[in-house]
Amino acid sequence: MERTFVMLKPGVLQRRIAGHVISRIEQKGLRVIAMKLMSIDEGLAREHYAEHKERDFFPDLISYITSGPVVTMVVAGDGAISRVRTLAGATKVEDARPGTIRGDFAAVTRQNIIHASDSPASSEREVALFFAPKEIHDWEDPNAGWIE
Ligand code: 3AN
Repeated sequence: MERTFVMLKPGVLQRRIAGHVISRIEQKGLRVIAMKLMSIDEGLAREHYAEHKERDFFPDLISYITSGPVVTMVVAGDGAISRVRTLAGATKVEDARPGTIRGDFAAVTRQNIIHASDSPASSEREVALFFAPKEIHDWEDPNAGWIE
């Protein structure tokens, strides 16, 4: 069973669309096994996005992600990493197709609504960065055979 780290960026709460975005993940049959509202400080933001530290958009990305509370989650399911990436849609808003979270809700690439781990290694690193093991509550669904 795969796990992936998901973050709804500050604009999601500001626009009151958190429920819509979380619904898409649930409707796909994935399981939310950890979730919290939190503010990210600059150090955590820099660590999370370390791979982008040389990019010209990095300072803007850090200031955006620390500008208000975010919703962080651990989402589980078979193929959860690629399934959530598919739900999220393309990074660049001009490429994000209608029906995806970014395609439907994001207008600015730097503020593209959602972060989702892009590989098992990223997922492991990011889950550990944002969640203590005791904050993750795995649960079983007796109907799993129908949806996973
Ligand atoms: P993704 O979030 O789809 O995995 P990454 O890891 O390439 O994409 O980028 C991380 C974040 O950096 C994006 N979610 C977006 O907020 C921002 N970003 C990526 N590319 C650009 C860009 N060309 N211009 C502005 N912001 C960008």
